[in-house]
Amino acid sequence: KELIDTQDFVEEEIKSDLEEPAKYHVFLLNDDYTPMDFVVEVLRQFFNKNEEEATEIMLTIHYQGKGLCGTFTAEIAETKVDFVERFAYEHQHPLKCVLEKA
Ligand code: TYC
Repeated sequence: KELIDTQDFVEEEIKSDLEEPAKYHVFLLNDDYTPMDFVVEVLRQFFNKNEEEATEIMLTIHYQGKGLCGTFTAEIAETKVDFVERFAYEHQHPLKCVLEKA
């Protein structure tokens, strides 16, 4: 009854290996307390942005409420969120980082 058809199983495995993994957008959120320089530093350190890109994203967040920092597979996106929030917490800033399925 519970026998798996080997051919079907192999085909399913090949198909799932060929599929692109789901991607997640990582956003930083605005708040009234985190210094602008700190946000720019986060974007440079954790999202590999240069000074100009980091400043542009920080200002987008400041004026529009949130800004896209990067798009990653689930594990990397979750790690970014954890690292950024830990870094902000250690520096006593309320900076929030969230992910959203792309
Ligand atoms: N709004 C903050 C300020 O005026 C700056 C800021 C930008 C904070 C982006 C968070 O994700 C953020 N100091």
